[in-house]
Amino acid sequence: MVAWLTCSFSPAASAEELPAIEILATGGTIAGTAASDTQMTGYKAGALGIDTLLQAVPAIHDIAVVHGEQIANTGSESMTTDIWLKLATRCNALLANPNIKGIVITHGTDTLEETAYFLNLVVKSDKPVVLVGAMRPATAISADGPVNLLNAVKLAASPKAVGKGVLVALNDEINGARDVTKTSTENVATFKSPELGLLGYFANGEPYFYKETTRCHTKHTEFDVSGLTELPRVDIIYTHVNDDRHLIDAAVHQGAKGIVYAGSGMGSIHKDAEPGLIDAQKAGVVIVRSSRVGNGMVVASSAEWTAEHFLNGDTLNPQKARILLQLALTKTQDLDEIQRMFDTY
Ligand code: DAS
Repeated sequence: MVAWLTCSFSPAASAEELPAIEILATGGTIAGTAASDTQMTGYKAGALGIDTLLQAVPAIHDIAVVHGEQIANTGSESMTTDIWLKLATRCNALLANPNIKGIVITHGTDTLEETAYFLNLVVKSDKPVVLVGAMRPATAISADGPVNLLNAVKLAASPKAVGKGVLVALNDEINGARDVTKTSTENVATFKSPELGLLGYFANGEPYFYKETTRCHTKHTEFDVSGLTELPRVDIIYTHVNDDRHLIDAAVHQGAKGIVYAGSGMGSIHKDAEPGLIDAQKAGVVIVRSSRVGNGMVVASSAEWTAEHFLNGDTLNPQKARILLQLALTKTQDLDEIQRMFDTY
C-alpha cells in the first residue's frame, strides 16, 4: 500500500494549455517499498512503476500533461553505462519534439549526481532536464518522494529552468548537476553543492533561482554519445595512508584508458603510488588528479606531476572527474585538449 496522500484535483487549466512533460523512471527509493511505514532502510528500491508514482501525486495534473516511461527499475547503486546511454538517447529524441517542454528523471539518490552530470554533458537541448529522488521509500511515513516529484515536474515545466543545465530537485532545493553531491547517507537534506552553493529554492511549489553555473553544459558541449554502445574505461584510485601502486597496476591491466587519482589534500599523490601513475602515463593511460577532500580546487602543484603530464581535476569530485574523462576520451587523447575540457565543464 502506497502511504502517500491521494486526493482528486480539478485541473486549473485545460490540458491543451498545460506544458507536456515526459517522466523517465529508472527506479530508486522514490519507487521503493518496505514491509511497514516505519521501515526506512532495507526496502526494495524500484519496486513501483512510474504509473503508481504518478497516481499518488494527482496535483501533478494541475501543472502539466505528463507521460511516463520506465527506462529501468534499479537501485542506483547499480547504475550502468547502458542505462545512461539509453537515457541520453531518449532525452535527446524527446527534447527534439517541440511539443515536449521538459523531462523529469526519477532516480536513486546513491548515484544521482553522476547521472545528472553525465546528462549535463551530453543532452543537446536547453530545455529543462530535472533529476529527482527520495530518501524515504514510497511506503514510509512522511515519504519525501511525492513533494519532490511534484516540485520536479513544476521545475521542468518552468521557463525559468530553460538554459540552466541539468538540475536536481529534492527537499525544496534546486542544485546544478555539476556541483551537487550526496552528503548524507540518510538525511532528506542530503543533496548539497558544498561551498559553490545551490541554484535556488522551491516555495509553495514555485521554483526561484538565485544563481546559475558558469561552466559549459548541455547544448553547448562538444560531446556526442549518439551511436556509442560503451564509454572508455576510467578507474578511480582512492588514496590512504600506506597507499601503493598495486591498484593502479591492476587498473592498467584491466585496460583502463584513464585513471582518476582521488588524492589527499589538493590531489596529492602518495610517494609509493606515484611510480605506478608514472608508468601508467607512459603506457598511454591519462591520469587526472582529483581529491578525496570534497571541496576546493585541484590545480597544478608539484612540478614533477606537471612534468609527468598528470592533469588537474578542478573542483569536480572523483566520480564526476571520471565521467568527464570518459567523455573526453571519446573525443581525444591529447592531454592539453583534455585539460582544456576540465577547465571548461
Ligand atoms: N536505493 C538507493 C538508490 O537507488 C538509495 C536511494 O534511492 O535513495 O540509489
